[in-house]
Amino acid sequence: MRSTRPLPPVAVTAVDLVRVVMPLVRPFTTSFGRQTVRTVLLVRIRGGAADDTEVVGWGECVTPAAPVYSEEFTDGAALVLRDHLVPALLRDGREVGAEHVGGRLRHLHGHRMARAALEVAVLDAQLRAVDRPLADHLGAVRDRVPAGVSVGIPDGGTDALLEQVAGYLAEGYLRIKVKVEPGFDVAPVTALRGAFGAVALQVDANAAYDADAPDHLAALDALDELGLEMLEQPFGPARLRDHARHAPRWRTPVCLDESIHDAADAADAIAMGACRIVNIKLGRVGGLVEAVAIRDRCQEAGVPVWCGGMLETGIGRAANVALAATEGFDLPADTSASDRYWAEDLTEPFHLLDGHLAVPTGPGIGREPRPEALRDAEVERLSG
Ligand code: SMG
Ligand code: MG
Repeated sequence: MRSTRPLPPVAVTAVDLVRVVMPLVRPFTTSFGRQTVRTVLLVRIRGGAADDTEVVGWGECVTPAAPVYSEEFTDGAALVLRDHLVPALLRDGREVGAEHVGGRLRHLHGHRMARAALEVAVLDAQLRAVDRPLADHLGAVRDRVPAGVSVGIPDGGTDALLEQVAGYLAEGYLRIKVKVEPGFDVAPVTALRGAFGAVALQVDANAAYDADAPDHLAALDALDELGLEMLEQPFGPARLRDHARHAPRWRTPVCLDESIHDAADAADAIAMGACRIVNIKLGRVGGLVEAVAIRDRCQEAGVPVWCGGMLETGIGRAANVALAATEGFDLPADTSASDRYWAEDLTEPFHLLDGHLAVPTGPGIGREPRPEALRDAEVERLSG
């Protein structure tokens, strides 16, 4: 991370897992399924600052309930946090800093979303202890970030999609991302172009296409004619060679999401010609340290990056917005306003102002759960 001022560690007294069930304002359907509620898993770190005052830090684990986006899922994340990640973090002493999440957990594989939640919670506590905002710590270069919106495959088909997109454009979102899958792709996206003209439009397939199926390739070739900003993750996460095989034929840049787990993956994908844009999600890549490393590697290669989203509450969104405020994150992010997801966010809400979200200015991530939102939450104490 860019910060030149080292952060004192926090003396951890407890790590809690807090589960909160949050209904979405509308179902969110992608090529891998339909979600109507999020079971949000939060990591809460409690500890003492250098001057012995109490500090609390929060991180959001972005796993879906089932292993549909990647191998990770919420119950698995809770188990690995409880039985492996938290014990490893505290094994060599209770004085902990965010950098220890990389070091003390190095021998454990995978579970990046769980790891990221722990890293952000520790960092949030450390930053609150010294009264410093996360965006400052990361070297933010803007105080608001351009917001896009990701639109699921609607129950009502193309008509419903047109209506939803019209609503989001009226609210001021700066670009529209539409979920596609074989059978719901060329026709709805052509209809969007027809209805909304030159609006910034992109599609995300969440790995739903088969790189050897002629009908799938014909649909992707037709999408390429529609002047899209990017085509996100058409093929499987492990299929870099498939992306590299087809991407050169398209004018539309391929953006990789599920395929990129760390900076080395990004370097490989770029070297192979598998992508020309990278979606960075701090959960998918194991935290902010790796997210920034990927950004740096992409910048060296002249590859644009942007900040993705995983239907976060205000806790996860606050960290995303701070990351999206740093150098290089110039494309609109999947960081939409709270009311795009929730009737009532877990935290003070994020609002859309002139197509942007304001970067939090409070200490740490700058957001915390409202006490009444946590009142009925299920809490599992892990230590302390
Ligand atoms: O947070 O607004 C959001 C959702 C953005 O489309 C979005 N995320 O593949 O990029 C993606 C999807 C994964 C969401 S599944 C929880
Ligand atoms: Mg995606």
